[in-house]
Amino acid sequence: MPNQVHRKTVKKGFTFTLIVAGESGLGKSTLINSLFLTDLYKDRKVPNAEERISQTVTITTHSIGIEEKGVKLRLTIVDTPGFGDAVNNTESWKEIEDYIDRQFEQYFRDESGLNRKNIQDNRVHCCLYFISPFGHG
Ligand SMILES: Nc1nc2c(ncn2[C@@H]2O[C@H](COP(=O)(O)OP(=O)(O)OP(=O)(O)O)[C@@H](O)[C@H]2O)c(=O)[nH]1
Ligand SMILES: [Mg+2]
Repeated sequence: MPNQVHRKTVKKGFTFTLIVAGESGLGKSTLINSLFLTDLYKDRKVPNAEERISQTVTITTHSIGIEEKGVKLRLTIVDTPGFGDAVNNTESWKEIEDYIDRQFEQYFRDESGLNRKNIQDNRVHCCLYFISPFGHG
């Protein structure tokens, strides 16, 4: 049985979803870009102020398929707008919370549906929370 499950999962591939959150300007988008989405040091050039990653204003998702030694992984990265730039910042986290809840609801709906063969699993597995080094506690 374990072998069967193993074989089936390897064949189907894995999914992994990572979300980043935290105050604005801490380098969330930069980290994502350098970790996953760009070739680091490939004809490297130092960007000027305009070319730099601009502020993230909406939740954006990037999906990439990775295959290593026959094992497939669908990696999804969710970038979120940083906290602290709105006029009222008391509910900055709400949008992210809603996003995560929506993914669970979507999966639940798909799972209860008729065609359950090719469900896309976008549920968030992991959250990188950025903390400002010069914040207030
Ligand atoms: N010195 C230094 N600067 C960095 C580093 N990471 C990012 N930056 C700079 O910090 C600024 C903000 O980076 P972003 O990646 O846009 O920050 P963010 O957290 O995505 O910001 P929001 O989208 O507003 O939430 C940019 O000008 C980056 O070039 C780092 O490790 N060191
Ligand atoms: Mg950003």
